[in-house]
Amino acid sequence: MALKTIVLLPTYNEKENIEDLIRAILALKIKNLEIIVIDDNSPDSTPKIVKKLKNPKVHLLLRKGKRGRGLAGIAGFKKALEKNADYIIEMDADFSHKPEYIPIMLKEIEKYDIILGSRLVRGSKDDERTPIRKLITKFANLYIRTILGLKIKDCSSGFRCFRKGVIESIIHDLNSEGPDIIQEVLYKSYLRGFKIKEIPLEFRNRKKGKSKLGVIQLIKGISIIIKLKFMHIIRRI
Ligand SMILES: Nc1nc2c(ncn2[C@@H]2O[C@H](COP(=O)(O)OP(=O)(O)OP(=O)(O)O)[C@@H](O)[C@H]2O)c(=O)[nH]1
Ligand SMILES: [Mg+2]
Repeated sequence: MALKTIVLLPTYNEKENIEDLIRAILALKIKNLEIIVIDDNSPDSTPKIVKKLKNPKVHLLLRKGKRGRGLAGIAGFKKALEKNADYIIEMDADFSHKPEYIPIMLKEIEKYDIILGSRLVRGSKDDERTPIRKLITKFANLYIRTILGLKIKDCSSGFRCFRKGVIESIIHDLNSEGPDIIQEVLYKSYLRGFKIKEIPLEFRNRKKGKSKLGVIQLIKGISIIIKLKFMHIIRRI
């Protein structure tokens, strides 16, 4: 039996994307792969669309409490461990992350603990985003790398593949409610010494639906990086 892969798709109002994305992932015909959509009770029809698929490989984790990319991510990780995943992949549900990279990640993960789809290594492509969005990504990464001391180029990419041991090791130590979960997971894995490989990604702009990332979340993200570093220093004292 092939090792089990679970793809986590956090969604909030992704009715234009979710069905096509699920079909594109399943069309890869990867053995022993399941999908968990973690939806925060989207007021559009996202959860209904997932339910209607009635595919035994596709699960819906409907969250009705507080909304948040981080809370959804943590719930997804827990569910994937419960379902005995060997590899856990997380990706955005807006087609920014091409499913075609999944087989590449699964090949590479044989030699590493985390494979990270990167917009900032040689060979990656990021032609569709506006220059200002690209600049924000570059500055954000410079800031994150400097404060946290990470050797990773793209610390804000949400397209990653983990060995289950990585998630088991950090799951009880995750607190981020919002999009900063991306950096928290990366930092805490890095501190535990897991081997991380960045692979080049052709990043695409969201084609349909609206972004959930606003200026407030961006500003919050800046302070959270300092908090992560501070908490690490405190623990060591
Ligand atoms: N469950 C859940 N998913 C969320 C939440 N916020 C965002 N997401 C999902 O997380 C993924 C990333 O969010 P995006 O809105 O694409 O954020 P972004 O990639 O920074 O911005 P754009 O690509 O420009 O839209 C998408 O699949 C969203 O649907 C949330 O509060 N709860
Ligand atoms: Mg997106």
